[in-house]
Amino acid sequence: MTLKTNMENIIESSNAIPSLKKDGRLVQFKIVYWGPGESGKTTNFFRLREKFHSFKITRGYSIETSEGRTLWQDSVFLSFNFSIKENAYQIIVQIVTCTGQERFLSTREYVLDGADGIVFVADSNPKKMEQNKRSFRELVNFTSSKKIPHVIQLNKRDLEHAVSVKSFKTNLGLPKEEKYQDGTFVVYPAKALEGKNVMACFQDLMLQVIFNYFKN
Ligand SMILES: Nc1nc2c(ncn2[C@@H]2O[C@H](COP(=O)(O)OP(=O)(O)OP(=O)(O)O)[C@@H](O)[C@H]2O)c(=O)[nH]1
Ligand SMILES: [Mg+2]
Repeated sequence: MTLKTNMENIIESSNAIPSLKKDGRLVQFKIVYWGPGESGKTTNFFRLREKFHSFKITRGYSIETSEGRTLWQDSVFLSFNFSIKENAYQIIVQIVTCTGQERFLSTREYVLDGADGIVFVADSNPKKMEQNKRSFRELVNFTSSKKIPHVIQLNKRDLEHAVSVKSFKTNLGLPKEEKYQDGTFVVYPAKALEGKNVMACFQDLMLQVIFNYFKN
């Protein structure tokens, strides 16, 4: 296995944060994309990085195997200005993806550390249902004591024999309703390859994360 790691990008990324101008209040959030192998976490990451091109404060990096599987993580930092109750904030958001490869459990746990919000990316391929369930259980085990805001994305809706949303919910033990009381969807059907619902999923999670942070 060979590594396609661009060290220049990583060095640039890690140097960028301390040089930031810290006027006003600075808040930093970490959003983690989690899910089974090849469900589309890195594809979500690429679509977001394209959409938020002008908000990037680091170029971002992907550490992957020569087969395009995430070996360690993808990561990029974005910066937004945000006002709440007449106070201005600068919000730095780190978007990170885990590797879904089963054998790299310890790296996943490390990447998840300090997460303020999680997007669980599941695969619509019916053959991947067991992997979806295993990955979801693993995530619940890691986060059960912490109450971290999260959204569930059912990706690859374009697949011809895609599993139904209803059957997916039953398998994962999710509520049957379409939405929670706060208006967020129980499951976000997505086609990450075309970017469909990638932003909606991320934005709804960010609203929850921001609300969670400012509610106290
Ligand atoms: N048909 C279809 N394929 C998709 C979609 N999103 C991603 N893929 C494909 O699924 C494969 C895996 O995508 P990745 O984004 O690398 O998956 P990952 O979850 O990052 O995989 P690991 O890092 O190995 O865990 C690639 O061939 C993608 O092109 C989608 O919406 N529809
Ligand atoms: Mg990946």
